[in-house]
Amino acid sequence: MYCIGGSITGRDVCVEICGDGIDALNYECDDGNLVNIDGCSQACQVELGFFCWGGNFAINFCDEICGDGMARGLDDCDDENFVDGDGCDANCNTEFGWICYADNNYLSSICYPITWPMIIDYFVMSTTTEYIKELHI
Ligand SMILES: [Ca+2]
Ligand SMILES: [Ca+2]
Ligand SMILES: [Ca+2]
Repeated sequence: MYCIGGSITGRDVCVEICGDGIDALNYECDDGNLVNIDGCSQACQVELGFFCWGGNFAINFCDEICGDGMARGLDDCDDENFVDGDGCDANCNTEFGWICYADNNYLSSICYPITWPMIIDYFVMSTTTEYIKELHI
């Protein structure tokens, strides 16, 4: 935001700048950058699937809405529920042993359990024994 003019009798005229990190309430948000898909767009509008707080002549902070079924990219995943144990936990983090993806960032995540690769630990062969010991990581 910058202000010009002004005198003893007249007020300054102030202009809000989008992207300077000062939300002077003319825009929906100002997160201090002109980057999209981080919650506050380059046009200083709150993006779909995000929420922002702060502002009021200070910077806005934005985060992705977890559980809305849109995997917008800030959270690991979003499978449109708050259920643990299905690959994407209640806080939209990918659970251990799962992989989640979405076809695009307006859709919900689809999660699959990872099939661990089999690593051969050692191979034993003798006249009486023959087996492979598997090591799972
Ligand atoms: Ca931004
Ligand atoms: Ca989301
Ligand atoms: Ca879930």
